[in-house]
Amino acid sequence: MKVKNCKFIEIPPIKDGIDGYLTVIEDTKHIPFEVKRVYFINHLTSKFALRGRHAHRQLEQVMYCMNGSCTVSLDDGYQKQNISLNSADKGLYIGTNLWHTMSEFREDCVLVVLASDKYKEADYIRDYQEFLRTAAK
Ligand code: T46
Repeated sequence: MKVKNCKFIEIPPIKDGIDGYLTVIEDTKHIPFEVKRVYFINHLTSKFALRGRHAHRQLEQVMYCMNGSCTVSLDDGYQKQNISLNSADKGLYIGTNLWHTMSEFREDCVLVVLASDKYKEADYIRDYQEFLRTAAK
């Protein structure tokens, strides 16, 4: 990865032949933190949909694109990288102080996010200049 504080987390499915695939995600075994919150994003009917555009101070997350696809744009304050998420088996870990923006959603995209803490607005850095100052520290 070109940017800091992120990595792919791959979880191979258990393939049950004609009965389909079963995929198990256990926190602390597969996910590098205790999962305290799960949320999902779907109904992405506009091609102009944009989500994220912020960084988190303490929160860690892993996102899986369960269906469809989207682009995740990452920025650690020094390097930028675009990642295409299009597989239910390959999650993206997003650590602290990483500016992330999700776009180019396919209409059938379902993004499932596992988070290390409950929702806390105070954890968000929503101002890009503040993010750059934090990243420089
Ligand atoms: C990320 C992407 C994929 C809550 O009340 N509880 C929650 O757990 C969350 C995540 C949001 N909200 C409320 C707060 C805002 O009024 O929902 C509204 C939109 O939240 P947010 O700006 O966080 O939405 P996204 O989709 O831009 O970003 C979220 C995550 O924050 C972000 O880290 O990766 O989903």
